[in-house]
Amino acid sequence: MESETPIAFSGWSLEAQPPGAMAGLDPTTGPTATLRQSLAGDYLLRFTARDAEGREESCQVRVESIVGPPRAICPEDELRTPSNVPLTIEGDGFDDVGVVSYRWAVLDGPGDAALAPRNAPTTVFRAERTGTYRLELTVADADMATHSCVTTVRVVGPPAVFCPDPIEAPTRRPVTLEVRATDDTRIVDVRWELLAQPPESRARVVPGEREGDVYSATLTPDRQGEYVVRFTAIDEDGLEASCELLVIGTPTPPDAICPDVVEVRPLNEATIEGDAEDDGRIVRWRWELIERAEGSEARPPAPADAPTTRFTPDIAGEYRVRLTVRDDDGDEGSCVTLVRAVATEGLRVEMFWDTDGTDMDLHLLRAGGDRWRTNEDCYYVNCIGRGPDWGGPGAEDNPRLDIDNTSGFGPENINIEEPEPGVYRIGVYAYRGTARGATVRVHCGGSTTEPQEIFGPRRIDGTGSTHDFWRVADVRIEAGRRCSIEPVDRVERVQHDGSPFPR
Ligand SMILES: [Ca+2]
Ligand SMILES: [Ca+2]
Ligand SMILES: [Ca+2]
Ligand SMILES: [Ca+2]
Repeated sequence: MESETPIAFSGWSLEAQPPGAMAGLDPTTGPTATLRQSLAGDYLLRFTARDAEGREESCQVRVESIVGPPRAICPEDELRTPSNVPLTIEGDGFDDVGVVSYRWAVLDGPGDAALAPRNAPTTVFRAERTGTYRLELTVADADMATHSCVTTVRVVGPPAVFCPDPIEAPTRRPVTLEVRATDDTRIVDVRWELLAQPPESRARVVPGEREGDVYSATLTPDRQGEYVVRFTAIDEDGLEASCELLVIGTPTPPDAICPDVVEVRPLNEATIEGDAEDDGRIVRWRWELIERAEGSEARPPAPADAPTTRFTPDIAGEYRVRLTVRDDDGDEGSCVTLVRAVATEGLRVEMFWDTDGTDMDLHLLRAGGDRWRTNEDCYYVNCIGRGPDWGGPGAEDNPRLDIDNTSGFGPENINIEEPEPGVYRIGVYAYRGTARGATVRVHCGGSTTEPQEIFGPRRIDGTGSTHDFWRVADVRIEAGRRCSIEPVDRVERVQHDGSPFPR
């Protein structure tokens, strides 16, 4: 429509509509209007314009309205909520005219679920049983056309953990802790923590293997008292569950610790280091000599009441010392160390006897020597600590008498580190009193705790103006530390005045 003069009025009017329809047109003046129709069908509209001079023109528009179905909109991603925790779900609906109703329903799921309100776009979901629930939102328009969408909600549950009852366990032995843990989906991680332990305890929890639903760890209670261990399982949704177990460390006796074997040369001091482990305190240390080499009069270890002690074997052979420790509960533990007194000399002669208050004397005649009680003879007069110079210029082929025992039992030992080759003779003189049994042990060739030969026990008498002299054996020393021993075993009376006498 064209006009020279300004338009004074324009507007839309509804001329026809389908039977029963209640369409609205808004606004009714102006060039633009919106038609709201509620039923499908033909709508006839007329547009009229009038200018200032009253001239009028109009045109008709036919609108064909078809039914447009509504559309329901649901959250696309899977929703998650913990068991029994309300979850707000926002749905929506669209329609070309207008959504007139919403309806939420539970399609399926592992258990009952509450949904409220069910007739609004946004609802609140809540369920106890874990698992996946499918919810359907249906929207309807005024034409009763409907559309539905489905959303899934996964109700997640934390792991379930089952700790055992309190465990009583002796200290210092490993205890296996076992906890069962399950989950509605999957446990991805576990954590062990030691929440409490007795003072001074240094125990730790060491995680172990998993077998099916059972997770294990090891704890070695080192002190008496209570250990609180917390186990936590974490599922793939990041949910955690914990339980605590109590381990009660019960007292155990101490363990004494000492070396199995200590080797030392006779008359050398062996240092023996003891130790102890306990769940409490060690209140007493006690070292004892429980076994001696035959003929030994070795003193017990000293100090006897400290962790480390010293012991000096007096003749070659085996000794046993025992360490006993006592803890603050009065429990005891002990261990035994074998002390091996090893004769390393090329020639070593040991003599001891069994009668208290008597004095026997050991003699050794040098290779090729033929007079006792001269410097060819090593005995108490010339040989204690350091003997006469035999063999070559050095001291390694000289004899040495360790001890002159004058009151009973011995032992008396004569050693030569590197004896010159030849035949040596061993003798024992009954200096004072009568020995019911004197014994001679001969080591040669080096590095032995067991003598090559043992002679006696032999009765020898040391009373009167002549006393018994026991010619015991000959020892043949050869090059390369080879040796052989020939018994003589002859007892004869000799003068007690100290004068020399023949081989
Ligand atoms: Ca879970
Ligand atoms: Ca103890
Ligand atoms: Ca003596
Ligand atoms: Ca010499």
